[in-house]
Order: sequence, then C-alpha cells, then structure tokens
Amino acid sequence: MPMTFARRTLLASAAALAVSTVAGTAFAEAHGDKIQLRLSSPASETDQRAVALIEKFGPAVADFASFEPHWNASLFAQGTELEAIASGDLEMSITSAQELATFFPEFSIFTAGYVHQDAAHQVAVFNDPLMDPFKAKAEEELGVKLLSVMYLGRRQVNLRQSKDELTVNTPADLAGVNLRMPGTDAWQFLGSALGAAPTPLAFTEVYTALQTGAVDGQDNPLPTVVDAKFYEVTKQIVLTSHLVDLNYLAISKAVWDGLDADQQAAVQAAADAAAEFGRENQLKKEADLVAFLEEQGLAVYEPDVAAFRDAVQSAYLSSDFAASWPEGLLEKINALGN
Ligand code: KDO
Repeated sequence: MPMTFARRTLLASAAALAVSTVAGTAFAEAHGDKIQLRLSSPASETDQRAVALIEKFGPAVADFASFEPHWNASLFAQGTELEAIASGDLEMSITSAQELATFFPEFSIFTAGYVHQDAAHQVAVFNDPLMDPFKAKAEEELGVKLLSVMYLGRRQVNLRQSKDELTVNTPADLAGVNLRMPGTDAWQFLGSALGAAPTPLAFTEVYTALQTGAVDGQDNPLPTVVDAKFYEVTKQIVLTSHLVDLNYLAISKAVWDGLDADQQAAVQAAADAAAEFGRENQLKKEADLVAFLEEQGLAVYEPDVAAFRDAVQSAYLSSDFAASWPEGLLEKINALGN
C-alpha cells in the first residue's frame, strides 16, 4: 500500500499550513469574532455521535466558538474530510482509522477485524501511551489532532436476501456476495477477509444501492442500520460482530494551536463529554435494537463467530497491513482488553 504522490504532497503542505494559519485564528479572536468550528460528516443528525456533538460539544464551547456541524456529507464527501482539514478548508470531522490509514498505513491495526473487543477497550487503547506516536504523526504530518474516540458499534452483515435464500454460518457462505464496504483499501480488505466480494460505495448511496439491488448487502452496527433505515430494504442481519468500530473526533491542529490554554481545556473536556454521552446512548441502542429489527420482519441471528474470527484474523496476519504494524503493538492492544 504505497502512499500516493498526491498524499505525500498533501502531508507536506499540511505541515506548513499548521504553522501559517495560527495567526489567522488569533486575528479572528482579536476582532471579537467567535472561532468557527465547521464539522463535516456523512452521519445523519439523528446518529448518536451527531446528537452527542449537538447537545454536549457545541454548547460547551459556545462562549468562544461557533460549532457548525454539517451532516449527511453535505459539506464534504465521505473520505475527503481529512484533506479538507489539512488544506485549511474545514476545522473538524469524525474521522476513521481507515481514512487515517490512507496516509499512515500503521493506523490499519485499528481497522483490523476482531482486534478491539468492546467500547471500553477502544477507550483504553485511545488513552494509552501506545497511541501517542499515532496522534503525533497525525498532528505533525497531517495537521489533524485526534481529540477523543467515539463508539460507532459492532459491525454486522446486513443482507437483502432472506435467510431462506441464504443462511450465513461461515465465511464460505458469503462467497460471491456483493457486499458494500466504504471506499478505502482497509475497508475493502475487511470485506474480502469476511469471505465476501466487497464493493466500494459512499455511505450516502447505500440505501439506494440496497433498494435497487446494486449491492447484496452492507455492514454497519445495528444503530446505523436503524438510523439510516437500511432495514426497510434488507431482510437479514448476521451477527458477525467483525469490527468493534470507532471514529475519532478530530480538529485542525492549526485551529487548536490558535486557542488559549483555557479554550483548549474546554474543547478537550467537551469532546470527551460528547464521546462518553454518545457511547452510552449507542450501547443502549445496540442492546435494544434486535427486537425492533425482528418486529420489522428481519431475521437476526449469530453465525459461527469463531469461524469468522479465525478467517479474519489469519487474513490480516498474513497481509501487507500487518507488515506496517509496529512490533509488539498487537500484543499491547490485546493486553488492554479482557
Ligand atoms: C460507513 O460508511 O459504513 C461508515 O459506518 C464508516 C464509518 O467510519 C463512518 O464514516 C460512518 O460510516 C459515518 O459516520 C456514517 O455513520
């Protein structure tokens, strides 16, 4: 997975920008303007990460910042937000390890199936010193500061076919299944590791693709399946729990550096409070939604999860991704879990 020339150039200009825009931020403040914090995300405004940011983050920084979220990828397309922050066109995003891995391949360790064990493990990993070099690299080379880890949930396989047409027990049962995965190498690899034929597609196009049969299925946590109404156009959910998925709440390093110490402390506290609030709500929804989905007529069942775990883990360990993981890091991550 060599980094493209364009991405290397972007990294170089992001590092320069991180220095040059600090003065711009200070200028806005000196004129009594609030600091503009635009956030772009493909999430809907009813997604629990969005609700948490709207209710907990924005109000907590309102004295000095104007938090302006843009949902449903209405400001920047999914996967382009980091570039937008790096080039000074956006202040915040809810980014993913998969997106960061397109710049820094070692982030792929956090995209590997069956590595994170649960929401608490994600937090322990994010707050552990093992994350420091990852955070430093994103700040220094991309101009993006990772503030907090947000819980998206356990990703499950969600298919158009009924269980009678296709019952999934092991990865072999997904052979030939055209599974939509988000559009980066790390996501596509996960789809293949599950045994499926992955197709890249932006999140905002998934509903229509399922409705028209352009894809056979998609993977996301249950709260997303419900929030995005994918249950209206699918018939089964296979509880593979193949990725305990996270997103990072990210802010431009240049904007961060333009804040004074009290403002930085307020932004950090607001980010942590929003992440915690969103995590609690998402966990509650995850626990409650099986019943709702069954009421909607979907079959929801567990496959042979051990078979999926074995196949996915061995696919990663023999991949180019694993070759980019720092020595001993997987063991350290595992040791922070149960
Ligand atoms: C998705 O595209 O399936 C995904 O779940 C990937 C996540 O990293 C994140 O971008 C998420 O979409 C969006 O926030 C929409 O929920």
